[in-house]
Amino acid sequence: MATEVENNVPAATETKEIKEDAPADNKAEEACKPEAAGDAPVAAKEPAPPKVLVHKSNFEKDVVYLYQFSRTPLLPSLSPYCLKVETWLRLAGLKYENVDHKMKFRSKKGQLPFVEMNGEEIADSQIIIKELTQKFNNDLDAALSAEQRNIAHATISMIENHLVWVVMWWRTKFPDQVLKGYKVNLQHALGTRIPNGILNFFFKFAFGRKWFQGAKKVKAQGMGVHSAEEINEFGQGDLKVLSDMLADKPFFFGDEPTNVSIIGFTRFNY
Ligand SMILES: N[C@@H](CCC(=O)N[C@@H](CS)C(=O)NCC(=O)O)C(=O)O
Repeated sequence: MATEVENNVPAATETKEIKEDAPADNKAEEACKPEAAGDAPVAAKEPAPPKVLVHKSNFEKDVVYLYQFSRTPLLPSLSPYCLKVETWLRLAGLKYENVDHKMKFRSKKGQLPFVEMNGEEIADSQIIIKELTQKFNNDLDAALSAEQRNIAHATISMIENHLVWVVMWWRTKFPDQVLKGYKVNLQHALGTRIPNGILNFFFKFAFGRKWFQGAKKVKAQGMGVHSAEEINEFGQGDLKVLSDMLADKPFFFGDEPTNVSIIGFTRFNY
């Protein structure tokens, strides 16, 4: 969906459609077909190649294929978790490609983002970053002291387990503002010719139900039981912590970005 983004993504990261891929399962079935009668004896048979379980079967070695939500003219991704992975990939300097799947796929865990690399899926932004950091020995936190790592850990937990629910509450409470504020172009995002007016109407209707589930989740988590004023205060408290930590430095721990900088950056976008 890179074409929707005006200036903020380098050409090398343009989203590629995966139409050229044959369904992975068909290929695997093909590879596992029993041999015809009269072929070599069983002992001489080559072992069947491992079943291909990824969408991108014609992958390039060590290229990371990123599956995320579509871009909007305003946001590089509709999800901060997806933007986190893409920002990390850019900072880590890894070769990656956004796969244009029109928001159709989800990971085996049922969410976005996920990546595929060398024929394997890795799901969940935190696990993706951890595994790729290990594989490419490219730790953005390498220069941090033990104490800074602890502060980073606590800060990330605050952002992803507390502040996130303040934002989720806002999204569930004001879905129309989300649609307008994020400038979602559904026609482009879903790859359809249906006019946006109609799509937006159905989107709001359908999302109303989904958001309703979201509101239930926000309540079940605990954030949703509070008043709007209280929730706003929780959010402001978290933002003040981040603002004080950042102070007048370019990044949280000095001149170089680390993992917590990425997570802070991606949350400030929403
Ligand atoms: N812990 C996950 C959270 C990812 C997540 O919550 N993704 C949401 C969107 S922000 C999702 O895919 N929800 C399912 C859906 O929208 O179909 C991560 O860090 O990747």
